[in-house]
Amino acid sequence: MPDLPRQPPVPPAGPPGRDEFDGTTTVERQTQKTEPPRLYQVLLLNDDFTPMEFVVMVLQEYFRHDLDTATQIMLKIHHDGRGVCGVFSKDVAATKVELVLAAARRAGHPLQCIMEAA
Ligand code: TYC
Repeated sequence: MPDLPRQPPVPPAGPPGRDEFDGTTTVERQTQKTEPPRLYQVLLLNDDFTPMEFVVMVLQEYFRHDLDTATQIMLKIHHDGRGVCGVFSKDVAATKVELVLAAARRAGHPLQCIMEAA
């Protein structure tokens, strides 16, 4: 059998004090405080000038939606004023916003793309 990596013993749960586990005394116990990473929605906003086809292309190319889903999301934005393209970690959401805005400006469209904490 291959050698398994040696793991430190798991400390018993409970308040600081005499440990029955191995006879040692715990002076201070750290509780786990790490929060899971926050998630961010990337949204597109409606405007009167960006062609529907361009928005559908953005939803397919940058958010990997299929044609039907992309069309439904685009129509929701068109009717409601805004819609969610996807939910991502902070860095990925920020990159998507930058890429979408750059593509829209290159094509000469005023499309707005924003991120919001989910
Ligand atoms: N309202 C645009 C039009 O009628 C289409 C559109 C949809 C624009 C979604 C932006 O995020 C948007 N051409």
